[in-house]
Amino acid sequence: MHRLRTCAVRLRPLTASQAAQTVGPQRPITVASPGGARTFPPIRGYTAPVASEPFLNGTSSNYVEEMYFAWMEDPKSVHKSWDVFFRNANAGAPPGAAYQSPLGLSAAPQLSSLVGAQPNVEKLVEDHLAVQSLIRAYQVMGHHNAQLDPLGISCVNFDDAPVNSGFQDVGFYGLDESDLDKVFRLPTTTFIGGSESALPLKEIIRRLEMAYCQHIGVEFMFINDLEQCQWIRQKFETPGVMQFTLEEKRTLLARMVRSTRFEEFLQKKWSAEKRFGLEGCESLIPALKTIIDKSSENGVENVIMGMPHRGRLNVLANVIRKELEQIFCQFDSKLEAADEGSGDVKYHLGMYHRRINRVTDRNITLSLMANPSHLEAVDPVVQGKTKAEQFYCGDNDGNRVMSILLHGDAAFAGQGIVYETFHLSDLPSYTTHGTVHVVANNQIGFTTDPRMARSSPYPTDVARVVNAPIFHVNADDPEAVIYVCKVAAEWRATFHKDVVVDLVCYRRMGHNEMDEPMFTQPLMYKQIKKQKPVLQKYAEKLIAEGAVSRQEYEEEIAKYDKICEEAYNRSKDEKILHIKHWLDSPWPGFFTLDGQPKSMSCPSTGLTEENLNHIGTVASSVPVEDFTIHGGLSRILKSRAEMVQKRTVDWALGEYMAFGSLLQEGIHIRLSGQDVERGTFSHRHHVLHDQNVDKRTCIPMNHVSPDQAPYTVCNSSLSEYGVLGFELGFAMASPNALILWEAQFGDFHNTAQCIIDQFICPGQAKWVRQNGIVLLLPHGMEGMGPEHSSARPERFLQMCNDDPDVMPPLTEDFAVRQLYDCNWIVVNCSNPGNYFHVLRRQILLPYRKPLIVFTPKSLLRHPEARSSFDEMLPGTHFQRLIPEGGAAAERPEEVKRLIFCTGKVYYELTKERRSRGMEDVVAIARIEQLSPFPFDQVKAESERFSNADLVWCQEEHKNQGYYDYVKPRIRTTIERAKPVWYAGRGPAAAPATGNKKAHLMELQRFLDNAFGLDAFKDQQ
Ligand SMILES: Cc1ncc(C[n+]2csc(CCOP(=O)(O)OP(=O)(O)O)c2C)c(N)n1
Ligand SMILES: [Mg+2]
Repeated sequence: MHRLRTCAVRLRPLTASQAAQTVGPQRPITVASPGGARTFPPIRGYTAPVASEPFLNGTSSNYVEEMYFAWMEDPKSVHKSWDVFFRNANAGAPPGAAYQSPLGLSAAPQLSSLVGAQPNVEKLVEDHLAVQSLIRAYQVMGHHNAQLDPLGISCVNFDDAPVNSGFQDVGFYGLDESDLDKVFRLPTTTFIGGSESALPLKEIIRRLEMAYCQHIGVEFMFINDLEQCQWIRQKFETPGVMQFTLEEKRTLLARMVRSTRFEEFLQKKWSAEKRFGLEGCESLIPALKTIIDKSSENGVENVIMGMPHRGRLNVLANVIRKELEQIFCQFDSKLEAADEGSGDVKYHLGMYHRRINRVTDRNITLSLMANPSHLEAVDPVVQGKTKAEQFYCGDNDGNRVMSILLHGDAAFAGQGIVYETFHLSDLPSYTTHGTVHVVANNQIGFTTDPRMARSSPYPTDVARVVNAPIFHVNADDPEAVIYVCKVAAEWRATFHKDVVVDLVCYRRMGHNEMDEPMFTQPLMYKQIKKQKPVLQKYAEKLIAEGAVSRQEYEEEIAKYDKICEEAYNRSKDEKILHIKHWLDSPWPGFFTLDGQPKSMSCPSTGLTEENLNHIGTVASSVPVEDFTIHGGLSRILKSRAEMVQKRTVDWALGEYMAFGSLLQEGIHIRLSGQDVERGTFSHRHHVLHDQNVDKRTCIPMNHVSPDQAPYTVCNSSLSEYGVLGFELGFAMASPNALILWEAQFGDFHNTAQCIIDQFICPGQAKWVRQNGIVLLLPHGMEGMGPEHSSARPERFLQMCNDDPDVMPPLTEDFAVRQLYDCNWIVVNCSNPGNYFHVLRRQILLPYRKPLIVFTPKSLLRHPEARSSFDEMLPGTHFQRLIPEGGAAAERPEEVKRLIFCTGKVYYELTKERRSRGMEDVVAIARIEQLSPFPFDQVKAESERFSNADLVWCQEEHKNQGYYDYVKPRIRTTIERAKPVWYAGRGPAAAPATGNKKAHLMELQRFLDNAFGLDAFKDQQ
């Protein structure tokens, strides 16, 4: 905030040392003003003690500043007494001597009317201060007195809120009736004067009432930026600012007609269908259209929207302009689904449409993201998608791509994800440079009214955390709605920050069209029944004004009704329902014209020795000059260089090889999550920090080759729900990018469960859109207690769609086809080479699927968990199953036991096998790709060791981990010919014990079972 040091402070007595400090040159002061920024020289000579100035005290400082600025511009513009005072003060008058009683001064003629017969300057200053306080009170609290509720019942009872605390009462400020006709000079922090700099108090109040207490309530004085506050004041205070041309009024009426008649048409045709209509908030449609028109005028070409159920079909029809017949045929229950997948209800589907904006004549692409029922969950997804679109078109400031988020009042106040999303809004790697939020505030959520639904005065208070201005508006006044929407769009274009439009409206029907609202809100609904529809009110207003004739209005209605009727007739010809027509993120060129993958194969994911060497060298070096890295990091880089020399990789280097090579191939990579730049386990170090220069960093991954794609690695805010949603959205924008989200520890993913359950797992089935996001979830039972141990593989596996009981046909392209058919891929790699391959495969596959990777913690540094370059050369692939390759494989018929396992426990098993000398009798196979299940390779492995009994070994508890998923699938593979024994921890409520000793005992117990050839005798 550019708040000036107050005069009062300057007027405080100075100590000798302070006085000495003030001697140096003082900087000029810049203040925003209506005509642009004004610069003033520093105030000189205000060293008089305040006590010496009879009329000044600390609270008068603002007023004195105002006077001073005005005097600097034009000494005649202030009262003579001020003129004398400032002259004296600037001339260095000693304390107390600058002031002269006005009695001895002859007042300037033009100012005599200002103070009238009032000779008392003390009173004059007090009154001016009082007026200034009054103006400020309107700016701060005026919204509490605005007439925002169309129902006029304001069903919220905010007894505790500091509303209406008499701020409009002039007596509160020490003024009285007799002051109303006096003229007061206006401070620079108001624009109510227009071209006038002084007004009678009565007029000041009238104009403040007009600006702040009509149908618009502006909440902005918490914003700690003077320029932004001035901007808003100007937009709402300037007299006559809310003028509309005839053309604008007629367009608005036409939009209201469409919005209203669309719902009426649906109600008439499908009165028994849920559609979550917009009745009571019809002005939402012109509101959105205005935001889009205005943004298009400001250069925006692409608008990405997210919204809940309320009025969604109307938005699709009248904002995005989805063909009406496509919407209407969604109501036809007899239509056959043409697409694979389960589909979704009509008020969840997304949409993408490119068209000409009729107002600006410019191209605009509008998309509405598909979303689940889970309110507000789509918010971060929209932001991520918006960020990606901005990134891929080089729109660094959000001038061409923007997002609009719609909210219900109850959800906006209640859902924490709203807060998490707001906190992304200003972070460099997550900002979308301002989102316009529109709240359809119908003052109810299902059957719960705000008194029971939130503790804040408004549903929008959450937006205050990011200093977003909030424009409350009575939705029954369409012109006021349009005005705030214009201002909101301009705000976004000017400051690139979030803004909220709170459309205070009502819900004419129940929660849905089948619902009876009188059960729970009888009084509210009695009022609603009496409420004249907003279209009717507005049409009457325009007819009365002569802006439109009744006949024209009726023709407009008839015209739209006809459009609906014709579309309805066409919709009856539709026989098949295509969810593909409801795609929100098409990937042009990635699929064949009929939406199929271009091939059903995956090339080798290996790299040449030369390339491995090259990327390894980048990973071990500091590619910029004069850059001092930490000594510990030098050692890490040195050991990387040694590994490269020995042709091996550890986990971090394997990841480097995958990322570096994909970047070379033009694939953008974005790795986001908490502390990912260094890596939670201090193994990654993708961002180097100069130890001597603040904020000087270097990302070697961006130095792999000159024409590489960019690498984004970003530490996120401490949010999972918000950030995972964001990355999922980012991954939607393009198939040619590898987008990874890493959890700090795998168990934290459950705070983002909604994104996983509603979007990632079923997204393709519901909305026919693919997504290649990668989740990196550190997982492993390492005696660290119940938290941080388990990434809950059982949950991911339980949601896999491959059938446990059916052996799939083992065709030649089995592996790729199986991946194509699955809803997501779940892997647990036991070595860095395989991790490298699976990351590369994610992009080299001809389609996209989410990839869940359980990643290691202790294995990051395990000396055996390394891979040779040989496993990463051209011709090599990701191994879905790593078969036994040791002594047991030499005479497989003599092997007594085949242990299947996955992940880190493999190293515990091999260690135990070595120590027991059982290498030739026990074979161990690692299932690296858990889902889709490698039926073919499990079959081959169990046939190879045909005399062995089968054990599934895991370090997780029996009711957790992988057992419930793998057991039926192994049994199906072997046609249930043998049992599959379990070696692992017993069932438990918590993922792990908090006691290290108990942890080790459990480990030993299950290893004893795994290698005790008689361990399962009793169970036979
Ligand atoms: C996370 C979540 N919890 C509960 C619900 C069930 N639900 C659907 S609509 C609704 C009320 C929403 O109220 P509001 O946000 O004010 O929107 P409105 O329906 O009034 O437009 C509720 C509780 C939901 N969809 N999502
Ligand atoms: Mg509501």
